[in-house]
Amino acid sequence: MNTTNFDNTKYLKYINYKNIKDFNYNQLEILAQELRDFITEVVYHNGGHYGSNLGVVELTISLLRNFDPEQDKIVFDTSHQSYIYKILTDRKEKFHTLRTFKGISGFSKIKESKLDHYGAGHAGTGLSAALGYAKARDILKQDYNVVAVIGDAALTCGVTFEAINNIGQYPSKLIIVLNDNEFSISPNVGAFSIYLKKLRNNPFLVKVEKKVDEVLNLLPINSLIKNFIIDTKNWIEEGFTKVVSPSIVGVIFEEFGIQYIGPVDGHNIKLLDEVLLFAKKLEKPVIIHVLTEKGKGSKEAQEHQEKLHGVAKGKLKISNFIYFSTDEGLKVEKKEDKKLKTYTEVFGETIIELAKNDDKIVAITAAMPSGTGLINFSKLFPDRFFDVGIAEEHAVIFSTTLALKGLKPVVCIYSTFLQRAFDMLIHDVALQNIPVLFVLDRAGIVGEDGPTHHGVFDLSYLRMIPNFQIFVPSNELELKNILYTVLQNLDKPTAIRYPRDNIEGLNNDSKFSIIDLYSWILKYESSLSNYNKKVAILATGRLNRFIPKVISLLEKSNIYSKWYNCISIKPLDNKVLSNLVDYDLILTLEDNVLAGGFGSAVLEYFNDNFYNKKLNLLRIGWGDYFVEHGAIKELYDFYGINEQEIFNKILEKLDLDVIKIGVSNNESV
Ligand SMILES: Cc1ncc(C[n+]2csc(CCOP(=O)(O)OP(=O)(O)O)c2C)c(N)n1
Repeated sequence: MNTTNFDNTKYLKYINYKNIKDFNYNQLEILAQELRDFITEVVYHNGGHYGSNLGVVELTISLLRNFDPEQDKIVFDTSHQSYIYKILTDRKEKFHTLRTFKGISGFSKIKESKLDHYGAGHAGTGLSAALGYAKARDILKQDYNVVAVIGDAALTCGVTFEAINNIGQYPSKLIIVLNDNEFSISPNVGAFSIYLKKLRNNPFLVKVEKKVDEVLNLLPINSLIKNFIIDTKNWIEEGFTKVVSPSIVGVIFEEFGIQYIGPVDGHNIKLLDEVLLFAKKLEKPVIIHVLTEKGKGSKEAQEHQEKLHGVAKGKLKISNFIYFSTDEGLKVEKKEDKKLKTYTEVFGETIIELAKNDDKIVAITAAMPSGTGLINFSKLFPDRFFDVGIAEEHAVIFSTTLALKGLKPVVCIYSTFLQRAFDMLIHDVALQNIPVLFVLDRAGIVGEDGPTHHGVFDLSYLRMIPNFQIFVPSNELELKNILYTVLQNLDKPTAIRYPRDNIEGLNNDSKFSIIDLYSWILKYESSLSNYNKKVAILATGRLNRFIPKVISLLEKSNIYSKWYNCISIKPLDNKVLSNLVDYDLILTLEDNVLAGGFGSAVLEYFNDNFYNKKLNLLRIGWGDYFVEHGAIKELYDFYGINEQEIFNKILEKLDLDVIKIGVSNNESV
């Protein structure tokens, strides 16, 4: 990316966490604009979380003026909103590499910087991590502040409430900054968000937004007493609470022993400075309710909060940035390649078609109505749609009793986020053999969001659970017909997993058909009569794409091949497997970790059924490492999952001469 045109010569160039206190509020206002422009430029080129970061510019500036990231611990919940922090701490120069392979991560990462105090990507972990830091400080008799920055949507997570409960039990000096912008990715949901709205709209507090001093001045007290309030610990807690916490609405946090301050205008650095300085003096847990606007500074991001929560590379269209000088290209909005739909889109359309004819179908999402393709379903069938917030555990248990009453719950959760409900999948769904359909989007690597978001564990964590069946479509027709067939007779826990990707066409308007879910599909068989060796290729999902080229390379080397598209991971197609025993090599391919995945299942099958045969099995998938962030193709190439590498590995396993290119998939970064 070309950053040379970017005019950050005013303040951004000079300011960092060490000197940020030395600048005045006028200068900081200009810095805030420069930061917004910088983020816009980088997100335009690299994609990333846009609205969330534009909303916390002033808040992060103030945090770094009041806390020392070398000593204090600042924990960002989810951490998709940590861009400003990265820029102002120690990653300004590298920030243009955001989300690129080997570049800056889109989330906090302790491996990336000693100033990132906690890594995240999944929501709701902030308070627990912060309490651990606070308790460690107390036990070790150290002296530092702990600050947790959490979004309002984090309050839809069960784990956040577990932490709040625990903070009440083990109170400790701890500052929680509740960044309330009323949005999750979509508008925030749930009773708690309505409660926050009440706090937010308290008329008295609108005045407080202006200036804490002014509010103190409103009280019938003289300046001596005012100073006494500010300086005296015992009084300050009582006094400040009375001033800034609404008496109209009960403050729930206080019932948990957490002092409430707010609401506070999160775009007023001076006010934030005063409030943070005040909070720092308290020797107890305190929550500062900060009001921010998601997308602040960008007309587009404010108008399209949901769309511009996170954007893909080249998808940002910007018009109103003052310092934005790289306007070349900005006006050209790249047209999306509309020839191919995504898996998500096909799922979204199909589930509507099916629900029109089956009023038992209900859909559940955990804060991802758009991401999972359910947005149109939610509009067409509002009574059969549930957005439960960032509450994957609840979503799973909730679905079980819907199913027990005869409904057909379709629980749509990204592969990585369903990890959080692992116990519920076992204890609530599978143990009771309850028919729930899980639709796992973003299965396999997801690219730039990186290791917190890659969905590479689901085949392993689902396959081990009794009663579950698991299907992996590789094209549009398969996805439609698997959904149709499963939902005709949903009689056991079932999972369908697919990636964040375009889906192979086969776009026809044919009626749905019942398919044989458990038979693997023979895609190709060599017609070579004289061949060296015989290879069976068992491919799953999008990795089928690599196979035509691999087969053509194999045939050039006079190797016979038979290729199956394995749509059922559990159960395996034992009929096919039992006929492969005399092959020179059996190759499995999966967009999942090798440990416990599809290849392991095949290995177990042969071990259990043909233990006296010598089998040559090659498993291709992700090794014993976390896959880094980067473009999907780049990651496949780096870790050795591409046509040439698959071919080379086959030759190597067959003890034939190999020309090695790239790196082995055991190599980590
Ligand atoms: C466990 C989990 N489920 C879902 C997500 C997807 N997700 C990423 S950010 C986000 C919304 C976060 O909202 P909030 O915390 O209020 O922060 P904001 O972006 O509004 O500043 C969601 C649902 C996630 N990161 N983790």
